[in-house]
Amino acid sequence: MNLSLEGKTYVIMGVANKRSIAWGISQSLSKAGAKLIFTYAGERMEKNVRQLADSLDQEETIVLPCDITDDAEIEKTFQDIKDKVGHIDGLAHCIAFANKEELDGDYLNTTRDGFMLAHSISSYSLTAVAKVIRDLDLMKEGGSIVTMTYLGGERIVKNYNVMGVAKASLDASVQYLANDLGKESIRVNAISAGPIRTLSAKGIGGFNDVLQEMEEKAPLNRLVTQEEVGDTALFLMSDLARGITGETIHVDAGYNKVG
Ligand code: KAL
Repeated sequence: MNLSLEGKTYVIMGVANKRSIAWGISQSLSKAGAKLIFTYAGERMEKNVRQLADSLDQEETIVLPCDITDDAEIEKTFQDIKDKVGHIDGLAHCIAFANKEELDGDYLNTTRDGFMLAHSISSYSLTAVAKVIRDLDLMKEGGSIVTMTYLGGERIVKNYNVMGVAKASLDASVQYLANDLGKESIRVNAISAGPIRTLSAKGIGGFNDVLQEMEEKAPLNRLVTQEEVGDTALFLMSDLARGITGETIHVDAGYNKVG
């Protein structure tokens, strides 16, 4: 058993730019010899994702659109993946969205539409993709599904609001999906990353305060990087993690244990 992913194929959903956690994961998996397939949301992202994918040491670059609010499109994308590669060994789901105006002030002001949107994109999408993978028998040799969560789903984090409620739903989904897919040797886990300056975090009120508090209070007294999250994803994708499912691993310099 080792960390090599030579001969294995993974789908990465959610690369936006080089600061993306999904990109950190891509680099770790690619260095370990994995073949990667990327999906992106919306034409705006396509160029970036293609450029980044091309910069990796991959034999072939597969980049496909996937709007995860559209079940028919999810099915089409994963059927395309099946046609191209036959089967996959893992999936990194790094997708979240909430309306910016609802990531500030009182959670109480969340609208029904904003609530549904945040949950549809940030939580249900994992279940939708997992179901398509199972229905298409895409992980026929077993596999590892990894999603990204955040502490704000376990406890109150200022301004995280409806995203916190969506992450709590995502965390519960990880457990139920792990139970459903265990019989097919598919493991489902989450990584709870500390705050990282990604495009998602850009322009969100109070983010600098969260970074500062993390550096002051986390046992390691520092922030974490995309690379550190990527290496944890690599571990979860590898056979070394074969006994782990339904779990959340915090990659946050120990911050969640404080306070
Ligand atoms: C407590 C933290 C500070 C920030 C509070 C809320 C963060 C919410 C994350 C959420 C995913 C951000 C958005 O949906 C932003 C969106 O409304 C506008 N941005 C975009 O559309 C950009 C262009 C695209 C690329 O972004 C997305 N998401 O599609 C939380 C911090 C400390 C940790 C974070 C940032 C956690 C997290 O969930 O990302």
